[in-house]
Amino acid sequence: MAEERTFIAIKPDGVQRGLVGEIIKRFEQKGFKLVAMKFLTASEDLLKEHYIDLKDRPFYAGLCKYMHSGPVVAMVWEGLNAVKTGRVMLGETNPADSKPGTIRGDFCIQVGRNIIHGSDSVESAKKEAALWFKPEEMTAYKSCAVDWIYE
Ligand code: DAT
Ligand code: MG
Repeated sequence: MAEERTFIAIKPDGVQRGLVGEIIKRFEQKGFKLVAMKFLTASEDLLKEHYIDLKDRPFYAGLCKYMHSGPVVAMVWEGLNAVKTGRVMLGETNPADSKPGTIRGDFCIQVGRNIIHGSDSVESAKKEAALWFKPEEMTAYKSCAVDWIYE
């Protein structure tokens, strides 16, 4: 159970606005374990696939264009309930509905510039991690803090 993984990406606006360190800090300080990370401008094909479930929504093309407009930080974080807790840390899809203390609640205003992506289920986390990372890019190591984070 502690090995649940979630795919998190800091979007181009989060990168441009200098929020990379702040966002990584929150996941680190929570106690989640970083297992994969890369910095890249994602191809349009990758982004279209990443958001394939939204292909019929009116904002799909604009979403893919925005995500392709600059580099992103793609990451996989691991820990107990990492998917659900990760979503709580992000806040709601629309920053206007996100509580202070959440990443979207603290750092952004509009849904189309909501600075961060997080998987919405364990199944989509698996799919997304496999889309963005090769198996050999996922690390395997024991965190020295594990016995101080879990009882
Ligand atoms: P989330 O990113 O919270 O999982 P989602 O998967 O429903 O939300 O949508 C993916 C992204 O698409 C979201 O982060 C921002 C954008 N988006 C969602 N709804 C939108 C809307 N009504 N108008 C513009 N962009 C939207
Ligand atoms: Mg989503």
